[in-house]
Amino acid sequence: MTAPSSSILLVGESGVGKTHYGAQLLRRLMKGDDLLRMDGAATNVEPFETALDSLNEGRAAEHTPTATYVDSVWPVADAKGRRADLVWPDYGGEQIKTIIESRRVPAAWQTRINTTGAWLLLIRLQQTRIGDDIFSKPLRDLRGTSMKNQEVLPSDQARLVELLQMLLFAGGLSGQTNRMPRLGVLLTCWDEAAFDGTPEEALGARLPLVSSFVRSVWQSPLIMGLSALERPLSPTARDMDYVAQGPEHFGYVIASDGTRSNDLTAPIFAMLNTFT
Ligand SMILES: Nc1nc2c(ncn2[C@@H]2O[C@H](COP(=O)(O)OP(=O)(O)OP(=O)(O)O)[C@@H](O)[C@H]2O)c(=O)[nH]1
Ligand SMILES: [Mg+2]
Repeated sequence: MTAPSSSILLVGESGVGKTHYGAQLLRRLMKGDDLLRMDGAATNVEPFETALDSLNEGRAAEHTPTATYVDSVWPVADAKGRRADLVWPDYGGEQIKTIIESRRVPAAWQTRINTTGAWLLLIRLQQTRIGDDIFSKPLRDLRGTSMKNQEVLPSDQARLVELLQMLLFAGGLSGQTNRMPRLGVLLTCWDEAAFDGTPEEALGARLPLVSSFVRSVWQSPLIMGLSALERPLSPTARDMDYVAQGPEHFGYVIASDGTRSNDLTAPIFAMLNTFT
């Protein structure tokens, strides 16, 4: 019997940490100590292998070229022997930016939206700009200032909500509460955030609009924190401590209830239908 294919629509703009998470996840799956382990031969692992080589040298990997889109297929199994083929992509995050800015969903992305039962949105909180509003910039401060020639950009919160709405619309899911894909929000680079509360609280505090939207559309979205690397790495200078201990000893996940674990496969385990 062949394993069911479990494709996850991984959605993340450039620089959120898709490639580093993919590489660390692949390593953990191969090591086999976590909730999920590799159970067969993985295909198309080249983009992650390059990143793994950099991490082995204690360096951060390169940005993924914009046009790249590679689906890597990883046969995974859990402790009870349940199996699934996890389709894990790596791509240049500008593709997401282009979708938002052009308000067009390319055909390849349309197919991905239609064929995935779980969406995992990666957000790096430190990378999001918080726009001024009436509280941070009261109207009286605007008196006398000229608004001419000022470029008006939508806030990052509005862009993320727009993106989710576009995905829902493209999938014919707007208002279809019974056919909703599972939604996971992974707050990446958690080590940078220095936030004590739960990931849900962090999302609510930093991106309240996104948090409200997600909770109003999905009944039980999974909101977790992730630090794939556990500390910042430079693409040039080597972190010799990283090399000595080995990258597999770094990285952690913050579960929805705020507890920390070293199991980087936990968010995927929770997202895959097959295992729940
Ligand atoms: N501090 C910290 N930095 C991280 C972590 N994960 C990734 N980074 C850094 O974040 C940057 C972006 O990570 P990538 O994995 O390349 O991001 P990406 O989403 O693949 O970006 P594109 O390839 O441009 O789409 C890199 O400089 C990494 O070193 C983490 O867990 N903690
Ligand atoms: Mg990348």
